[in-house]
Amino acid sequence: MTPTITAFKASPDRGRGLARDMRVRWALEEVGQAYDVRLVTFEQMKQAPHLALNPFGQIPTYEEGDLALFETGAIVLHIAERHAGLLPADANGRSRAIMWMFAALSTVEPPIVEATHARLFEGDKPWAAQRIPLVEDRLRPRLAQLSARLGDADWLEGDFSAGDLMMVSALFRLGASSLLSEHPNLAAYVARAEARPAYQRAFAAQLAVFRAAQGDG
Ligand code: GTB
Repeated sequence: MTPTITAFKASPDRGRGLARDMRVRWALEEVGQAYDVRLVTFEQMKQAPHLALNPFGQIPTYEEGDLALFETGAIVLHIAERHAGLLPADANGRSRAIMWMFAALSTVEPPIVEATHARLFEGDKPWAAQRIPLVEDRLRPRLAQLSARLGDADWLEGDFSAGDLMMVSALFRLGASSLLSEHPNLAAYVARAEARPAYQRAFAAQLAVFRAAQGDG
């Protein structure tokens, strides 16, 4: 059965892959599962039909037959559990890959979101000059710790897994920021993931939404 995901009809990032449907598209591409996309406006996301899928009124959602999911961690784990390619075959390896998914979502992504929001959305506030160094100093140790663990390995635990997919999806938000380039192995890790054909297809698909909207306009 072909799943349907939701994505922004008009993504504020102009198709640069920052909206979280990107990680779901990427997971689906990695496992070779075709999918449909239903584009929603910000207004539609807050209305009853979408709230029935995601009570927080956010994208992405995932529908497959009787199953409706929200939260990218749950969606990517669902995809990884039902298809080969994103979780190791052995039980301990699977647990370690899932551990890295949680680490990405609950330990690494929050300080990244805080730091990027401080610059993007609060950069013009009178207190920004004090806040930005504070939030960036909270993020630096996390990146240093991750960099130390990755070392010169290609991926976090053996082969590429859903753990890497989620971790790179969090790091990706830093863009070309010096916070990432302070750790050449992390910058190379992100570049290695972005070079994967599945990532490229997912990126092109969400960029095509923005380009089509431009054409419409
Ligand atoms: N924890 C949830 C998950 O992982 O699924 C978070 C989902 C989420 O944050 N969704 C955002 C959303 O729907 C879109 S991705 N926001 C609308 C709302 O809350 O009303 C976050 C995002 C949006 C836009 C950019 N951008 O344009 O740069 C980057 C990231």
